[in-house]
Amino acid sequence: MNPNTAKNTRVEEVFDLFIQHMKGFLDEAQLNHEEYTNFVNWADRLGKKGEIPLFADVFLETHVLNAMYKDLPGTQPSLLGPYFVEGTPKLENENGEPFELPRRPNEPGETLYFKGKVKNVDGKVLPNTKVEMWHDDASGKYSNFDSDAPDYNLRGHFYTDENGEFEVKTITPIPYSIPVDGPTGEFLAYTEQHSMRPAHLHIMFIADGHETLITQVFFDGDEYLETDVAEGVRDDLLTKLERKGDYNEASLDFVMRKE
Ligand code: MBD
Ligand code: FE
Repeated sequence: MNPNTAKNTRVEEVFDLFIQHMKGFLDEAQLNHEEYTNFVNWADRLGKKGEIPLFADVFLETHVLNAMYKDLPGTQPSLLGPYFVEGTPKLENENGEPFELPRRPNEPGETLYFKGKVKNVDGKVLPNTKVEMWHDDASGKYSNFDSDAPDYNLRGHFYTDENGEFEVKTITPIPYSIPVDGPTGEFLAYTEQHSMRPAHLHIMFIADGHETLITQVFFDGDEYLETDVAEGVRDDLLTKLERKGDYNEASLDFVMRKE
């Protein structure tokens, strides 16, 4: 078939819907020409500042997740977000010691030991599952993006043991403010929303024969759980952060869906 005449019906369907709703939105909003120009200029700045992924992941991605996963069994996915990077270091551990996410000498923050157990929806434990983790530092920055830290700081991957379990040592993430100095921040100011996400660990699980699980872990009592600007919190992603002397401990079980 000639690829130029073959229709990609899914793209056509989605694009038609998009245009239809945009036109409906404009008919309802009754923008005047100045408002329209302001909107186009704002969208142009958003793109030029590289904030389209940020804006999309903060305001839109949660709706994609809801459409895909609401009411399915297994751990609820959460936002991938704009700060995932490929190529993180593979972490090794010795005789059952925790893995350690790379951190700077004297990395600020409270030590965190995070334990997890990975099963599937049939209750089978999943050994040798790839676990990819990343999170912000004690100044609320992600390495490889808005931070002075070396690339891959507080990022890494490792594999679950024969019981589907893992333990990782890192620092405790803190609530995160999305950048407010650009067009996304302008939008927040106009709509009178704060810019905060509750503290979270990003975590991705990859196991043969299973749907990749991209999710996040949140902590009970965080002041931004209810008002997360990106609406990423799901009930089964909450755990307790327990203070033990000079470190924190937390744990959560994860349930993967079969392919
Ligand atoms: C983040 O850290 C994040 O996880 C998401 C989803 C959006 C913006 C910043
Ligand atoms: Fe994040």
